[in-house]
Amino acid sequence: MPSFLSPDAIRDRFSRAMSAMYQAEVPQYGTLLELVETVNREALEGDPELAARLEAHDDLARLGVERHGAIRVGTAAELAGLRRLFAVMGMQPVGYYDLAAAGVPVHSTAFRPVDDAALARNPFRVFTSLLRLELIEDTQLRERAADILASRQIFTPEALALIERHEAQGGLSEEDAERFVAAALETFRWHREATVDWPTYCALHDQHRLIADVVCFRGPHINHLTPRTLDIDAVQRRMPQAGITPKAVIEGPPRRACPILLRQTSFKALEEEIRFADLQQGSHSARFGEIEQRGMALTPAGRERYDRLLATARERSQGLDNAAHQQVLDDVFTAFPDDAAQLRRHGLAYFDYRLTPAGEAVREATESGERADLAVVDLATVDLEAAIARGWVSAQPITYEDFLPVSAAGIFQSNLGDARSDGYAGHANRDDFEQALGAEVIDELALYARREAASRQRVMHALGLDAQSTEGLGSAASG
Ligand code: OOG
Ligand code: NI
Repeated sequence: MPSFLSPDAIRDRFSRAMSAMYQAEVPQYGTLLELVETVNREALEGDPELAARLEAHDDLARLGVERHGAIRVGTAAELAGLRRLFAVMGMQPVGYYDLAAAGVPVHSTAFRPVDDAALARNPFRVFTSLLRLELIEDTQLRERAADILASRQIFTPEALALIERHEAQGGLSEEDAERFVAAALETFRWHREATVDWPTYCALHDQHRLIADVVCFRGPHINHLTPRTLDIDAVQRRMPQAGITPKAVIEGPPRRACPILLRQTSFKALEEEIRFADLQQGSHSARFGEIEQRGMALTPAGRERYDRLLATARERSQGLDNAAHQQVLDDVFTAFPDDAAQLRRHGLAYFDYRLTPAGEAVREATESGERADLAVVDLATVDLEAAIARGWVSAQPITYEDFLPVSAAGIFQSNLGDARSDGYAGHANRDDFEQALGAEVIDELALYARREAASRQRVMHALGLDAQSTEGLGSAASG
């Protein structure tokens, strides 16, 4: 039995290699990382409780590790190839995002680790978009784009061979994993030379800047990486002082006592020198830097309310600067409870339930049959809320690990200049996307729901409060 390096370890190495490559290629991204580090340090110094909480969750050491990156591909074969490549690193396609409605001709998923241990080790994920060529109206141009894409191979022979080896053996040795990381990285590298001539680039660019970005290069260059910040408002405010131009507004919900979902902002993509196939010199802008701050995952009911309030706020904040935009969000989101217990009782967010030390004592008493000290409590009538009220169970919000289509569209759009922002007629087509991917995407909400349900079942069982054990109690009492 050969010994394999774990997919989590491979992902960790890959994300670090990607970060090193991106910092070397995009110096301004290094500046953003320094700013984020400074702001995070100040946030920790100013809030020792936060520091202690992060330390307790082993989060301090990983604070500087990037949380996500993004790429865009042009064909079904490329998307399916990426699914196989990311599988080597324990990353599965989670979620379906339709961006056409917001005027961006792509649909997307996020390749990410799924289970808690893997997320804790390194949560690195890649937001991956597939260009929807069918949305190009000009038939001739559409066919030309498809031809160009059909003739490129975005994976190196070595990467392909190692993906196959991983699939055949069920893993990669340390040495193969090392080679895999280096080979896989090649797919995401920037190319200063376009594969097409200047007139072709211009024709595609005129259709949509994004189409030119996907079609005219050898592969899907990583277009941004995203570290985690502890204070996104401070980073947004301080970017200009560091010589970085931020996008106009922070995407997502407002700042809150109980942070929800995901807040993001980025700096504007840089203009970079490109040499075209006809030796014409020109420029192209694609690469930027982003930051994120994550909060709790919302249930379908919570998400529905978020989407509704966000739509209202966006209507009112057209054209406003970030400070004013945040003020509108604050006002509108007063309608969304900002208290953990309320969020839980109203079923708006997902929670992870654990036994407290007091709960552990009850569990031990239950197991050893010494429930005398609990005689005053009719356990059969104690439900989860009562167990929380008695201090036996703690409820910890589950962190949102996914993306938000409206925010993603905002990030795209901030880098697309004045490209069209009215929606495309073609509506969301998840089936087409999954067909191209060669697999179904995992439903992100089901992941959170399952985790919450499992944790609830665990504590209720430990306390002898689930259906099975109450039945046992009942018969023991009557016997
Ligand atoms: C992806 C933009 C979306 C996010 O974090 O929502 C995104 C792209 O520009 O390719 O990265
Ligand atoms: Ni992003």
